[in-house]
Amino acid sequence: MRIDIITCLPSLLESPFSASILKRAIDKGLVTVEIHDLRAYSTDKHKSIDDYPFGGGAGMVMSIEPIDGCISALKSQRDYDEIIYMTPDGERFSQRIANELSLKGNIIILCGHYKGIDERARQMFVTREISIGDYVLSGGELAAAVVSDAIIRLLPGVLSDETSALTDSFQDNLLAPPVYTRPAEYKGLKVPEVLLSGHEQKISEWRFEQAIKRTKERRPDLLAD
Ligand code: 6GU
Repeated sequence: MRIDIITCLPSLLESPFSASILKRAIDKGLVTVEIHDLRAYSTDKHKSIDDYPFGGGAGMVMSIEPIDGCISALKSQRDYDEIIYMTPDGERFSQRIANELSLKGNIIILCGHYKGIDERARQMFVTREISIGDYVLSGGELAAAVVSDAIIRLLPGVLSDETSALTDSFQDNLLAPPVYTRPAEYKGLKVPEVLLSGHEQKISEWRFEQAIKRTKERRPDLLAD
């Protein structure tokens, strides 16, 4: 899989891909992630990428020319399955969407800033708009990192069998059950007996029951789905 991320703040996207699981996935060649600095595609001598909104009002709007320049350059090199614009008015991101996107070949993620991008750039290029929740971030970069992380960890070979994404919260509309590690007793708090029993079937039943209990208590909306 290949993810091209277009941003006017490339430094914000360095660290998420430089550590742990995402770094390993990139090093193993399971995914290619390229960060593109929108400013490099600015068409004026001041390297500007935004301008005042027509009709007035606060904030700046990201101009269509650099966005066109960058996306057109990428599209001339390969076909893209999806061009995603990160925006608080997009579709709310979920595990279902992460699963779906993990099956794509090449995707572009465009990060918005200021008051957003010129509406015509959305019309011309964007195939999908995603928000990561009902709150406003100062830009789409952190949201793009969230979406990329959720996608990349699902790619075959990224997680080992033990950490398989199949046992994640949400994968079956259930929250994950509680987990414990050594010591078996800490300051009087004991690990549930069944987990020490070695009885695989009982352990798996217990985990399922706990997942249901936890989901009922914390996220009954998931069970309703
Ligand atoms: Cl994708 N962008 C911004 N700026 N804020 C957000 C968001 C995205 N998702 C939730 N809030």
